[in-house]
Amino acid sequence: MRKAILSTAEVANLFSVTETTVKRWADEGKLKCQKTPGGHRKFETKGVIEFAEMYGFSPTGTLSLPEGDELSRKMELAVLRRDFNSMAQAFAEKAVSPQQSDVYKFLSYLYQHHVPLTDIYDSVIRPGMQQIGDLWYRGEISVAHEHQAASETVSAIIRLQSELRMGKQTALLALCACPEEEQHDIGLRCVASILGVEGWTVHYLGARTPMDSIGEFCRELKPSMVCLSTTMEENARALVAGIGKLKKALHAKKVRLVLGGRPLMDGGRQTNIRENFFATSAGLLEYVRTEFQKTPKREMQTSML
Ligand code: B12
Repeated sequence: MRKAILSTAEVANLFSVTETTVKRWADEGKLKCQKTPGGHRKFETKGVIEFAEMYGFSPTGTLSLPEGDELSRKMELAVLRRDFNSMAQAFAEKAVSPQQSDVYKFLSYLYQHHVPLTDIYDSVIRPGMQQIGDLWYRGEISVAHEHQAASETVSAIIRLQSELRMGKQTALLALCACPEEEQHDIGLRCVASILGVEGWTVHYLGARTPMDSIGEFCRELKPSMVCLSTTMEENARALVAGIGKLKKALHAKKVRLVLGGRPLMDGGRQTNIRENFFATSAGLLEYVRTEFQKTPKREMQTSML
């Protein structure tokens, strides 16, 4: 196990300053350090976090993971280093742990320490859930563990929403659904969360929503955008095959259609998709910011999340 100790170069890298600046902070007593017998400065993660908070450097935060816990120290280091592999691994550990609400506390910790929300979704939860799928596949965890991890993650994403810094509410309305037989909706939850933060009103229809029903709801709701998510390859192919009718209905109303999910990570080659599709929540965020930025603002609406 690697110790939670940083070198002068690592601290410099964290705060985007030179090593000379870090040494000066240490010599002035602002940043606690220890010297090795060879005269090298070594910095404990805890001291670096305290320094960052005291002087307003990122990362900052008020939530602490339990003191002394090995995984917590590993996490503090991973957050400081923006080491997403370790964060995903820790997420997977938390998600299969029997301690309820561990996942929420962990996601909240990341957010409070300025890990961008899109990174939490694309680079922590997504690979973390993939690891959980692999553990189950290798028989290292049971189906019950996998189900618990999925449901804890959904709860955590919903709970986290209430503490996110929300952008100005807009008049934009999105409809989010997993079409037909698609039962995997964690990715869709991430997408809905990002849109909520961007000030959209989100109508979350969730898993297994028939395409016809999505079309009908669109006529009633007149959204600006429909987001569909598929995870199973066969569902993605079925979606593409049956999307014509929905597209026609949406086109008539000038509603944007955006697709996303696991089968689209290869850029849609497997499914030969020709729609707007994104493999990540960051991709969607960039798209909505570019496409909808000129829409006039309206009064507050209550988000459905
Ligand atoms: C959790 C999980 C489940 C949970 C789902 C719970 C839930 N509420 O979602 C449960 C236990 C219910 C489940 C069930 C099944 N599962 Co499952 N499951 C998984 C697992 C472990 C994680 C999926 C996940 O949540 N990922 C995390 C999210 C955040 O990632 P994401 O969906 O990719 O979303 C990201 C992006 O894609 C993007 N995005 C997603 N949607 C959208 C939409 C838009 C518009 C945009 C812009 C972006 C976007 O943003 C997100 C953030 O980065 C995967 C393993 C894996 N390798 O992925 C298997 C996996 C997906 N499941 C699989 C299977 C086979 C099944 C079952 C058939 C198993 C069974 N025998 O019963 C069933 C049936 C499901 C069905 N009919 O749909 C296979 C699918 C293989 C395939 N054919 O494609 C996988 C890959 C496991 C495996 N290796 O075999 N599963």
